[in-house]
Amino acid sequence: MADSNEQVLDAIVVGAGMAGLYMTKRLKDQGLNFRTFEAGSGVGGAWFWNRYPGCRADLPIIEYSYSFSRELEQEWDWSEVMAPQPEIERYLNHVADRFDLRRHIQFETKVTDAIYDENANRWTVKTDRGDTLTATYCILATGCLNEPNYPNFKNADTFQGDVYHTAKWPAEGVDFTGKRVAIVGCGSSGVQAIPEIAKQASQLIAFQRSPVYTFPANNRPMNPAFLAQAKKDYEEIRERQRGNEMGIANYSGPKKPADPNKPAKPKPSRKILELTPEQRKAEIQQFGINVLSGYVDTYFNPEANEIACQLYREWLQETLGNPQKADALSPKNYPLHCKRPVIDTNYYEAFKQDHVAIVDLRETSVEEVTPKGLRTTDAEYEFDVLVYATGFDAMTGTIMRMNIRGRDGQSLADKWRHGPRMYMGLQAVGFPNFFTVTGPGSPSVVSNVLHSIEQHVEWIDNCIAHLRANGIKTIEPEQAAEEAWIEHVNEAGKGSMMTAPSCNSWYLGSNVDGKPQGIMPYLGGTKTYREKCDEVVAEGFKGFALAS
Ligand code: N01
Repeated sequence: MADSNEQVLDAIVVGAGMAGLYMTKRLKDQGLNFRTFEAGSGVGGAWFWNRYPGCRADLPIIEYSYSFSRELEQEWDWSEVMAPQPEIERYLNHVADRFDLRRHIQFETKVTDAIYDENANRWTVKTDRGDTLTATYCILATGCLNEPNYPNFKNADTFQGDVYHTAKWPAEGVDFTGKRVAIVGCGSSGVQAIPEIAKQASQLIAFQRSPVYTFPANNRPMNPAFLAQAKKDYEEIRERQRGNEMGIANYSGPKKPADPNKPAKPKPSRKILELTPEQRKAEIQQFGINVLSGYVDTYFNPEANEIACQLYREWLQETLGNPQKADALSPKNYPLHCKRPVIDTNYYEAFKQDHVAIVDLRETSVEEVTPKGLRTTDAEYEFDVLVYATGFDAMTGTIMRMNIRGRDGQSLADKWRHGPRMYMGLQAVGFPNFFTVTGPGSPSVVSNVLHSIEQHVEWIDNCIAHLRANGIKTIEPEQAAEEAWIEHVNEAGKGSMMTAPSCNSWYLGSNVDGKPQGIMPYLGGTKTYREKCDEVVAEGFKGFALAS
């Protein structure tokens, strides 16, 4: 029996980032009585919190944008090929207004608890603002990269200067002019932030544990003619995205008929092992360093991969013209494609400047934070501002911190204590009518994530519509299906550089002290995954138990 202060709803959505916004739209269109909770004061999720200088998309924005509305595709104009964070945030605000979503969203409210009542078949959800609501369906759209990861440095709170984390950047921005700045972490966020901070700071020291393989983004202003053509071709672009295992069409304009009078444009080889050492160098010269990330054999063949890594290091030595810095910035002990690809704008250029230094934490380690800076085993560094670009407790961090309890009071955090356990990244045994958008075990972050988000949101929305239309009270995975899927996810990861013994990454949980290790996203590809999801439905929700 609901108490009189409780609000009784059909569904609750947690998060109003890219996933939560689209989920909100779909539930609104379905006519459900629901509410979306968002911790931030605005929409956008990752694009709301990660406002650090240099933050931008790492995929062409015409592909990293919603596909669900032809009108939206036509009316929004992008200014750059890889749009910057403020523009993406504006776009998501436009989406919220355009589809009248705000009135369903309660901002500045964190969901703390979601408890399943088996007798009533309802989820009781509580927030940090004192709300208590019950709903039939509980949908987490909390994002894969949400919970900031902080290093476990001794005396971390003694530093007397300003401290920031790239994943929780102040809305008003930070003025680094004339400041001595230290940044810890050189992953995607650090690589984007360093060149921008270096423009203002009087001194910038990057404390780096793992150097990255990073490739030029080749970002540029959007050509209006290209954008106009892309708008015409959107249907084909989306079709090609659906047919690609990463959700990427690689659209470069309409295919022109070959001109018999012009020689065909040269293309790089597909496999590095098919080239002689001279040909490999010649391809780097001709096509740029990005060519290394395109050789298909580097993804699965360790020998091919090591050749590419060696060529990368040689290229870096030549590019930087500073042997010490190049050595410190050279990735050495792990393969290319182990971590998420990093792309950059002027990353190495930044280190060519005298006021930008690198501290190689493979050679020295951090002993403690001091009131004035940081002490390593080699030296003490003083600075005014400390920036953590140390990433996220990815995929599970936010979910594990919520009090989620399913049948018999079982806690999800306890179920996942040795690693996340889900069927298809959509649902977990023991948690009926509880869904995650791009949960662990789905392709999510190893694809064009917005493409994966849309596929998941549509699957969940259609599933709820089916349950309601057919008087089905609950949906929950079968134990055998969940176990088989986990095995399949592990199998799909085998042989990939992402699971190589020398690889540490947030995909594996190895960036966070004490976190269980194992491949969290599904590496089988988004096209394959979509087909499997469709097959599940076509076969009467195979692997799920439906109860009337
Ligand atoms: O985080 P990361 P991120 N002491 O985990 C280091 C997406 N994204 O925020 O590699 C010292 O990649 C850590 O070292 P190591 C994208 O999917 C997208 O940069 O763990 N260093 C690493 O160098 C990306 O993959 C964009 O050894 C420590 C860095 O901090 C994901 O977000 C932009 C440390 C963290 O790198 C995460 O990227 C930005 C410690 N104790 C992010 N702990 C786009 O372009 C960690 N580090 C769209």
